[in-house]
Amino acid sequence: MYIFNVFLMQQTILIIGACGQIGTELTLLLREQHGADAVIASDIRQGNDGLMDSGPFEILDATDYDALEEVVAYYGVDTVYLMAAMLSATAEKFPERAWDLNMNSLFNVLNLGKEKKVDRIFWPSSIAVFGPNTPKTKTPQHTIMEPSTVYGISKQSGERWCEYYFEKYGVDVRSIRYPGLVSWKTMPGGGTTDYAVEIYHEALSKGSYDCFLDSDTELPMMFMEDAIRATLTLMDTASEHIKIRSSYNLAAMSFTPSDIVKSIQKKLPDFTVSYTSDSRQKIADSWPNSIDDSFARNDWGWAPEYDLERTTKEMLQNLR
Ligand code: AKB
Repeated sequence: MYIFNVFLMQQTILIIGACGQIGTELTLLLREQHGADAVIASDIRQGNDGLMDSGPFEILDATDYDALEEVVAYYGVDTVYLMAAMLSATAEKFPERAWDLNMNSLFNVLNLGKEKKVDRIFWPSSIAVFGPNTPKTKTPQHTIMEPSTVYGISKQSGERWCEYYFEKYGVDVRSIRYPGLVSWKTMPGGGTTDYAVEIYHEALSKGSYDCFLDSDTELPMMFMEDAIRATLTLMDTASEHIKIRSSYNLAAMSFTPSDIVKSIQKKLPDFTVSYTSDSRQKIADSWPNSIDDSFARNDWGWAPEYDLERTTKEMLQNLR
């Protein structure tokens, strides 16, 4: 099945939220593929040296439509990756700010698409769109959602708006429901799945970790390299193969804190862990244990490459 098109060859790309956990790695890889000058990084703050030194950068508030429009016109941007968002745990502390950022940044980018100022948009959704009434195991693409967090509500609403803009205005918007992401280049911030990154850092720096989730809390997770590959594959797939314009379920592995501890202990036998769950436990309990991603597999050939053991190997090797 030939599912890719030549669109990717001529792109000028804007990454909004380029200094975050996904944005940093996405920017660096897109710059390798398209050339540094074809990929404009932007955020409300500067990023790490690797990102800042690798190509053009603009300070940009994604909730400011005029500023966004100006950057798009100045660089001749045709493709936007909107990675800026307030994640689940922080959003519970600042519900209105989270709603403002997560929704208005999306409206701004979708409206650029509606006005034909950009051709293609990527917007990340999350497993947070699911809630306590959702089937927990192998959660289907289409099912009861009813998210119970501000972040989840904003992502579910965002999905509906993406589909609406596609159906009504022909906006070419594509999206993935990311699971928790494990990466070593940039720390996550404000999420419920952040423990799965912190634990590797502290295993190496302290030899111990106090986990904010209970030992048996199973969540869908993914190594960053898989997540970036999925994102770029979806964006390079010819439009007629994208059957879902809300957001695709995506899966790689599911594990508990206790599984990750055992996996680290195979490499660092003296590593110890304690468990002190906090308000993030309730959020984690409302999310699925595992995800059915057969639509992504069938429509655009998705297949993960990293399991927990391979993830642990990569994390410890690179953080060392
Ligand atoms: C979070 O924990 O909030 C995020 C997510 C699952 O979307 N990592």
